[in-house]
This record gives sequence, C-alpha cells and structure tokens, in this order.
Amino acid sequence: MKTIVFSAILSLILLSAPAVSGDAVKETSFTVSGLCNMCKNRIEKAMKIPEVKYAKWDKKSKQLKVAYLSESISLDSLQQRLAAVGHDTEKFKASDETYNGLPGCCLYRDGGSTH
Ligand SMILES: [Cu+2]
Repeated sequence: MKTIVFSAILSLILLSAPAVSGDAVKETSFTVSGLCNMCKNRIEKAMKIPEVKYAKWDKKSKQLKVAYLSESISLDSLQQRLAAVGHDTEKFKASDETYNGLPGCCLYRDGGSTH
C-alpha cells in the first residue's frame, strides 16, 4: 500500500516537472539514524533542495525514501548533507561536534534513549 502511494506521488511529481525531463529521477531508500519527530523534521529538511523531489523518513524503520535527480546530485552528497546536520547514514558519519549539538532526545548513538 505504501509503495502504491509512493509511486502515485512520484508519478505526479514526474508529470509536474517537465523542466527536468533531461535528468533521471532515481528512487531509493537508505538507513539514516535518528529517534524522534525532531529528527524526522531535521532529516527531511536537509533534503529540501531542488535536486530532491521527494524525501520521507520513517521513524521506526530508520529508512529514508528519496527520489532525486541522479544526474544533478549523487547519493553520496545526499548522505553527506544528512551527516552534516548530525545524522549518521550507511556511508557517512556525523562529526562528534555536530552530533553532540543535537537536542538530548535526538541522541541516537549508544542505543539511543527510550521513547
Ligand atoms: Cu530527534
């Protein structure tokens, strides 16, 4: 069901974006560490760039689903953006300094707090 909704949203986005028809929209998902809704907002906000057409992070599965312009931006740079705001990804880790600057409820390392 979720996949159907996602595909429907994606098709709408694709249809409404003729200006980027030369660039392939790639859909993927990867793990992003986080705990709460503040993390969700931070993660999704970091993906609010023109190259990303869709981004949704699931608190339970820690999966970030993205649709992005694969010729304009790499998956690595997307993950680097997330690490830059304090969220570890499969490939990039946030710096300790950035991580320690997160609100207490967002400190997901060491098992995280119990919500
Ligand atoms: Cu949080």
